[in-house]
Amino acid sequence: MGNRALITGITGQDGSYLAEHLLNENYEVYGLARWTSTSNEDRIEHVSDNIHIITGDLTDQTSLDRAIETADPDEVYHLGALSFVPESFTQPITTADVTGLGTTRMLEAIRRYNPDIRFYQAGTSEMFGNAPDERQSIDTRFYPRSPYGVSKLYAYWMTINYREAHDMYATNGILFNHESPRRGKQFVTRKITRAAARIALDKQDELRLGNLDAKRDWGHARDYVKAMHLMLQQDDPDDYVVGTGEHHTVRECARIAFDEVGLDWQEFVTIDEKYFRATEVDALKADPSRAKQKLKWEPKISFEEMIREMVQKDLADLQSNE
Ligand code: NDP
Ligand code: GDR
Repeated sequence: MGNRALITGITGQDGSYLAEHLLNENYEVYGLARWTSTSNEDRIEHVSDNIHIITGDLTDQTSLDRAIETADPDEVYHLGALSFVPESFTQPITTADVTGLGTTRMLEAIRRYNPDIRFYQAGTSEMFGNAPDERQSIDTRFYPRSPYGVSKLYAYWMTINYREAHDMYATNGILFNHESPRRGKQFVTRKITRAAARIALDKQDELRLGNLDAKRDWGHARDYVKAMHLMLQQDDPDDYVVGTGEHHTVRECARIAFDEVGLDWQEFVTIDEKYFRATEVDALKADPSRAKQKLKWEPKISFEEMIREMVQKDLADLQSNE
């Protein structure tokens, strides 16, 4: 197998960890990044000398064609998306364009240039949404509850269609929530760990949250990018559910984060209606048995370890900025 990879969404949380992982595996790494007026490359600054950035946008077919020709990759990891669920209700059309059609544009660019390129699609547990099964596997019925989830479901089926219609090695990873110190500040885990650190340092006095009862199967991004890579190393393309098989509430996340700084979360958290969603996903829990069996993949970092690591990194960053 060749070792040139193109990552869309390289400036995001997963893109940065995947770039590190592929560099360790001796890949030549290319990344597609949007042009922005201020830098969006904080997460990849430390590897910037070892990767090639190609500017482009998932809404612009020409730029994707050019990225594929320039990188001439063996593997494409398609991670670029508008990934913040609440924002997808505010921008449903852009979400469909970037997250849904952006995937088709990338598949088309590959099909026309070299259909032997292996393709990874960043699918999500949000496609299960209101799931009928307590644990969600590849056989669970989809019922997305946001424009984001609906757009990802479209991208999921386009990936399968290109596999079947054009005989391409196109694979869906259906990943459950995964977090890290590099998680965007609006996502609930990072919002909580950062607030716990700021409150401990007297930089903030309360934390406003929405639904504390929501349950998610939260793993660590560092573990999950390894599953993405493994999916493209199999003999045949397939679709895989990746998660820990355990879930926790937002409330538990707050308890652990505040405990890490020696505080009681209940003294600082207030409920704000603004953070409730028009249509919520109440509970998600993965059945990752196929990934465990076929990819020999196992998550290594526990939920509690991860939340504590995130709090410590937020504390260190806040202290070094003083
Ligand atoms: P992030 O939001 O951190 O990263 C998203 C990336 O997409 C960023 O690099 C962003 O660029 C890029 N992007 C957004 N719009 C465009 C565009 N129009 N053209 C080109 N690039 C664009 O997400 P994560 O790293 O957390 O997730 C990676 C992928 O996995 C996403 O597709 C997400 O939906 C999916 N996913 C994530 C899960 C998670 O829990 N993290 C779980 C399941 C799926 P910029 O930096 O310029 O904004
Ligand atoms: P999610 O992640 O929607 O699961 O999507 P997020 O961290 O935003 O929300 C998780 C749960 O926490 C509840 N919640 C809050 N969420 C946010 N952001 N802010 C709050 O103040 C708050 N209070 C409670 C939410 O209602 C929700 O139930 C993430 C993204 O990375 C997607 O791109 C990815 O596909 C899925 O994970 C799997």
